[in-house]
Amino acid sequence: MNNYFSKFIVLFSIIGMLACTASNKDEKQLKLWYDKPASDWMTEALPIGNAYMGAMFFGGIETEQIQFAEATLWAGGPEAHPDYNFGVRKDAWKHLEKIRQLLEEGKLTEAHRMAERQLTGVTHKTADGSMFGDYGAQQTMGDLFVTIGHNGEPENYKREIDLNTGEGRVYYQIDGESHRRHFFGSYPDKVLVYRFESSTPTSYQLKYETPHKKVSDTFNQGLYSFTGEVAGNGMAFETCLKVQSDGEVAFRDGEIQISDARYCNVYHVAATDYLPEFPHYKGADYRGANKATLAGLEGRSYEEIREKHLHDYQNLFSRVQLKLGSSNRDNVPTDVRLKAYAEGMVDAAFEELYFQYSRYLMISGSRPGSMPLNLQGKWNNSTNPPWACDYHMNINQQMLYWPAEVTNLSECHLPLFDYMESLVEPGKISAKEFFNTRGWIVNTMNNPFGFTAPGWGFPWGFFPGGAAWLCQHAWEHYDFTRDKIFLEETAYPLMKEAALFWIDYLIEDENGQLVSSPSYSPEHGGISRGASMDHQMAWDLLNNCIEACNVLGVDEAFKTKAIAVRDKICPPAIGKWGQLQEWKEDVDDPENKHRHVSHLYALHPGKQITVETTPNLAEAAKVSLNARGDDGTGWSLAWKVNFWARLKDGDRAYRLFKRLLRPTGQKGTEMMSGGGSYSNLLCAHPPFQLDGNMGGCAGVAELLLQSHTGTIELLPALPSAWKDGNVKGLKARGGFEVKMEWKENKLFSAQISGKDGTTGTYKYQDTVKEFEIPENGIYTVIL
Ligand code: FUC
Repeated sequence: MNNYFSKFIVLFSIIGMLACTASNKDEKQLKLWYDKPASDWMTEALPIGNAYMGAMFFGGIETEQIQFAEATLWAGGPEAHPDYNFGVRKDAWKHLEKIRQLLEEGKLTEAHRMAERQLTGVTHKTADGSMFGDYGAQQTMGDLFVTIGHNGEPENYKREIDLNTGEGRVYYQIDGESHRRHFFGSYPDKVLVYRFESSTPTSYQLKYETPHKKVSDTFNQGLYSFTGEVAGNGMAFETCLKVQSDGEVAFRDGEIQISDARYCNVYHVAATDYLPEFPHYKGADYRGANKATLAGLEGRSYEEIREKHLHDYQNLFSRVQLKLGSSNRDNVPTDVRLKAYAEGMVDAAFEELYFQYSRYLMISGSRPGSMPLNLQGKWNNSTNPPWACDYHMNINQQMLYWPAEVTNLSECHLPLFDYMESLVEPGKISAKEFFNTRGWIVNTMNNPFGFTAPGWGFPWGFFPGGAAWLCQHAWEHYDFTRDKIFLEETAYPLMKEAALFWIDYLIEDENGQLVSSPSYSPEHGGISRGASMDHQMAWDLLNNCIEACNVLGVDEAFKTKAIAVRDKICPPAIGKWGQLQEWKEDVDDPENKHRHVSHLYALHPGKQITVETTPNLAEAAKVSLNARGDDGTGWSLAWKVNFWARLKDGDRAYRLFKRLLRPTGQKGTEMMSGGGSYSNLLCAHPPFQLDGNMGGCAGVAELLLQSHTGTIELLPALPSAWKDGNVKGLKARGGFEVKMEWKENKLFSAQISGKDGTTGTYKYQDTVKEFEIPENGIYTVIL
């Protein structure tokens, strides 16, 4: 450590301070930043991640707290109870006929009672008293506390996440000495990296705390290893901290103590013995995995490791650039900025920041080989988190991935398909035991141990349509990328198996139409012989299967059957007050404000209803949406942004988007029952759920570009507030990428790029034109 280095730190601090106070309107920082440490995990701490692990740092001055989770660490599953059976109630299907008969006779109460008893999943209480029994819950792995040996009042404090580099930072000065921390998650190196620097030799004490049972800990040549076990299921894990410093490093009293250090790098890895393999889900060589990860870091400097992270991260992040206007309050701390924005301050750069933050979270939380994002992404600090921090299939899991394709992060979508593949085997057992059908299903709540049965309460837990909805993602991944190998090897087998369930499950009603019986519009019944959402999902899945058969040139017989079933499904209907019916029966209550708006699935994310092809149904969807109102939980608001975008009402969508960016959970603002954003811009359901962030981001894209009808629609629902702007890198179905600029609310220029010779159609306002991508790969739109 030398003079040069300390000068560099001082210089950096000055630059940082200047950046805080500068009011250069055009400079785009893409930073969330704060002038004080976080005092609350959920609302203020800032997330980093390497897709396998998620961590939240607080930026405390005397003590830095870094809470972390590794996505496979779960309570519950086969090891938690000898009778764990993936939720399956054996032979439940034997009651199906009776329930259907009761429904046919209009005996809804009896049907509901019986369904509650027979068509629900089974869980068992566990000795550790976990709220979710052997269903389990995602687990925090613990916290790292780093105590820094300095005293005095900090000055020029700043805590931030820089979306351009995918790094968290903290800087401040004490007695004229600069202190700086640097945090990032590296996906290629599978490590979380924390660097502490100071312009004067400083001491640090690192302590790991965990709610889980300790099996052993060791310290050897700068490497701390802790092995532990989850109560109840004995899931084994190891987390290691490799410390590298110019100071002296020792291990005393259960703490890593570093003295006289100008820098200290901590490389943090973790793994568990979870294996995504039915039926045991156990047996990974987690210690071997950590050893290999650490060996990969051997002999490499901090700069080299950071370089690799930057290369990996920026390759994804920089694909999309967005400018929604010229107003910019980057020089204001994010919490203050959020409040001012909600009070009416125009701040286009803040909207861009919100959009790009979701992309940062997607890159940090979901990469090939990792578990998919869960309800909280990868950021959970509890052993008993809300809704088990699991995979919820009646909107949440799907919404988490809505921005993946359109915002050019297609590879981040892949963990979802791996997870879906892991659900097929247990999902087939659930289909057989509950409904005596072929195919695979999942219901509302899913864990990593093959729990594919309905939940243990009928009204919220019964949702066998989960697999159909997930399969839309597999199709869309193909449709955006046109990766035929993916379609053939991954998407189509998943889709076809899921379709078999519907082919067997739908029954003919008195009008000769196919209906879903029993069905339950998500969390919002009652029990019915035809929740519209089921019909729309089945339609969408069969429709996509038919297209897949055409593309692949396979399965004529299956295709013929799929066409026949699709065309006989009870279609969307308009009810007595002009609404889109939520059920086959015309019983919608115009006063109903429920957060789920499931019967509009056909409008978004489906494509059965569009303004152009089914204007009357689109109008009815509008009536329903108006009746439901503009309130809702975080994800509900985000879904409404997307609905209004599809209805081509940009201003209404924008109003909803602004509601998503209302401050909540801050001191001085009331905790609202409806959704909003915490100071750290994580979405408040409340509490924190990542789906709203992702749905909001997808909504912004949907306002600028749509392609679900097969036509590339340029600026289909541009809000009037976004008068001038540009976007680069959004993706359209068909394997296209789009660049646009608009001025005075009108498209000014656009380019569509893709593979030489590919053809397509684009639309802007009343102009519809066919195009062919020329040799240079870029087609310039003629206005
Ligand atoms: C669904 C929603 C709830 C919540 C939960 C995690 O069941 O109805 O609002 O988001 O998922």
